[in-house]
Amino acid sequence: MTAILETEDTTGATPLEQAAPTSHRGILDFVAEVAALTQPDEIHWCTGSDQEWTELTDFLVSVGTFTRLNPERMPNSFHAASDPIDVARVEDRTYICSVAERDAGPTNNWMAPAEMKARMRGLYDGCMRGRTMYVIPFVMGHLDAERPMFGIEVTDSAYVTASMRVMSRMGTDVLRRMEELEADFVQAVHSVGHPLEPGEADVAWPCNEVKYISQFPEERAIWSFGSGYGGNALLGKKCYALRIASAMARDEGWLAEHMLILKLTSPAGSVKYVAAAFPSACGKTNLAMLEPTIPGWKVETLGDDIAWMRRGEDGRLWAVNPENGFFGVAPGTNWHTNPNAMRTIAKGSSVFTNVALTDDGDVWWEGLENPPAHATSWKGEDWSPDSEELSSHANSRYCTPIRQCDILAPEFDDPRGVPIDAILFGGRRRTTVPLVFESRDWNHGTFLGATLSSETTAAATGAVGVVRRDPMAMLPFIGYNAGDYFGHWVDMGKHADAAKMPRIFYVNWFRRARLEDGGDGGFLWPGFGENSRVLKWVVERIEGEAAAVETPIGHVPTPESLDTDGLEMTAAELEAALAVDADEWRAELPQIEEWFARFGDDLPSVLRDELEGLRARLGA
Ligand code: GTP
Ligand code: SPV
Ligand code: MN
Repeated sequence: MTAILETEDTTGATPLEQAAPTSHRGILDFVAEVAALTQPDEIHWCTGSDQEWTELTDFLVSVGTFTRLNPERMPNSFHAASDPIDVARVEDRTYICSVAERDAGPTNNWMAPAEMKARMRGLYDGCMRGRTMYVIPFVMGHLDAERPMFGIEVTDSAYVTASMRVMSRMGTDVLRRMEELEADFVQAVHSVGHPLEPGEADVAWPCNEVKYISQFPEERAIWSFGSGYGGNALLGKKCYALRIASAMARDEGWLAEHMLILKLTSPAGSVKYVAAAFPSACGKTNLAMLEPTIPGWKVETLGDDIAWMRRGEDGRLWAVNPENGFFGVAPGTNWHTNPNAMRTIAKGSSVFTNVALTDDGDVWWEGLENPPAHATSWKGEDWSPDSEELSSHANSRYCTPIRQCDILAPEFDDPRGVPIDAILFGGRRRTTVPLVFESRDWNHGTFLGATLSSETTAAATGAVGVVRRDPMAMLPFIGYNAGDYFGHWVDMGKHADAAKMPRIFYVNWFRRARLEDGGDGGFLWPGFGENSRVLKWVVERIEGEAAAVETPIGHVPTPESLDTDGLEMTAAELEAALAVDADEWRAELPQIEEWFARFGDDLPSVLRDELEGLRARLGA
C-alpha cells in the first residue's frame, strides 16, 4: 500500500502522482480531488491480482468483517454479516441529480446537483480518515469492446473492493487500456461514512445511518455514502450499468436493462437467445441458470441481472452482460431449485453476506438442504431449526465469479454479444396475471413492460409484498424521466427492421391457487426447472408452431400447446394458471390509469392508445 507522501519532489509531480501507477491525467485529478476531500491514511491502486485478493481477504478476516469458510467445503470463500441497518438497496435514499428536475421524472428522487454535492461534500469531508482508499479501475462489458465502458470506483471499503473484483473486470489491464485510449470514465465515489479517529477500533461492518446513493447523469458520475451493501456500494452494478448507462443509452440509441440473458438450444439443435426482465428477487438468476425438465432442451447462461442491448448491423437487437459475477439471492437457492448456482459457488472464491454460518465453517440459508442442528445467524445469534427467527436475511446473497458457472455460454466472451429472439417481462403476482402470454406487437409489448406490476421484495428496504408498478423491472434503476424511457422503448421498435426485433412475452411464476376455488393458496406453477416448458412454448411461438388463444390481454397458450409431459399438475390447476379473468383485469384498469397519470404529457401517446385498446377489448 502506498502512503501519501508529505513532500513534493523536484519534478513537480505531486506525491500522489509519484506513487500512482498511471499517467492518465483525468484519473490522477479525480483521485487527488477525492483524496483531498476524504483524507484517507493511504491510497491503494488495485491491480486485480490473486495476491491482492489474498491481501484484501486476509485483511478483512483480521478486522472481523470476514470469517474464512472451511476450505474443504468452500475453498477461498468468506462469510460476512452486515450491520442490520445496512442490508439492501435504499430506494428512498437514491437520487437522480439531473440538472433539470423534469429529467429525473416522476419516479425518482431528485435533488439539484449543486445542492446534493454541497451536502455530500460535507459528509465526505474527512470521511476516510483512518482508512485506506482503494482505487478500482474497472470496465463494464468487454475490455476489447468497440467502445469499452470504463469506470474508476474510489472506495474506503475492502469488502467492496473484494466484491468488485468478483463482479467486474478490473485492475491493471483495465488501467493500461484506459491510458492507451486516453479514455473517459465514469467517476464513482464510495464511502461507508465511518472515519476512524487515531486509536479508534474499527467495527466489522462500518456504515452510517445517513445514506445517499446519488447519480449525476449529465456528468456520468456517482457519489455513494453510508452503505456498504450490494447495489448501494458496488457502483459498477446498478448505479453505473443501469442508472448512468440508461441515460447514455437514451442519448445513443441503445438499451440498458435489468435483464438476464440465456441461450436455449432445442433438441433439434436450433438456438434462441432470450432476455428477461423481472424485478429484484423475482427469478432472473434462477431462470438464467435453469436446468430444463423437458428432455433434449439445453439452457446456457450469459447473464443474470443486467443486459446492454444495441441494434446490430443486421437490424437485430444484440445483448451483452456487462458484469463478470453473480450477486445472487441466497434464500431459496438449493440443489433442486438452482443446481447450477450451487455448483458455481461450490467451486469457492465466493463471498456470502448475511447468511448463517455453521459450526463446521460452512454457510446455510432458508431453503437450502440439510439444515444444521446449530448455526450462527446473520445477526450473530445462536440459531437452530426450532428458532423463531430466520437464520439468514431475506436479501442475503452470494457473490461468485461468473466463469465458475459450468453452463456459461461461450458467447459470454464475444464483445458483440448475442442476438435476442425474445424478451420476457415478468413479476410476482398472486392473482390476475397468467403463467405466460404473448404481446400483440412491439408497442403492445412496450405497454406490458411499462405497466409491469410486482409484489415488493426484500431486495430493497421497505414493505415487502405490496403490489407496485415496476416498469420493465427498472423502477429503481431508470436514470432519467420514465416517460422519456417509455418513448425510447417505443422508438426502438420504429425501424425499417422492426420485424427483426425480439418478440415480447409476459410471465408470472407466482400465481396462487385461489382459496375460493378450493385451492390451497400455494403456487399454482412448480417453477424453476419446469419453467423450461414456458421457454419451449415461447420458441414454438416464434417458429409459428405453438397454438394460442387470443384474449383481451394478448395470446395465451391453449392447455394442449404447453408441453406438460411428466408434469404433476391437474388439468384444473393448469387451467387456473393460464386463466384470464376479465373481472380481475378490469380491476387493473384504474390502477394503470393512475400509474399513467403520473407521467402527464410525457407519456407516449402510443401507450395511452394501448390502454384504450385493452379497455375496449375488456368491454370496460
Ligand atoms: P435480483 O438479483 O434481486 O435482481 O433478483 P433475481 O431476479 O435474480 O431473483 P432470483 O432468481 O434470485 O430469485 C429470487 C427468489 O425467487 C429466490 O428465493 C428464488 O428461489 C425465487 N424464485 C425464482 N424462480 C422461481 C420460480 O420459478 N418459482 C418460485 N416459486 N420461486 C422462484
Ligand atoms: C437487485 O436488487 O436488483 C439486485 C441486488 O440485483 S443489488 O445489487 O443489491 O441491487
Ligand atoms: Mn437485480
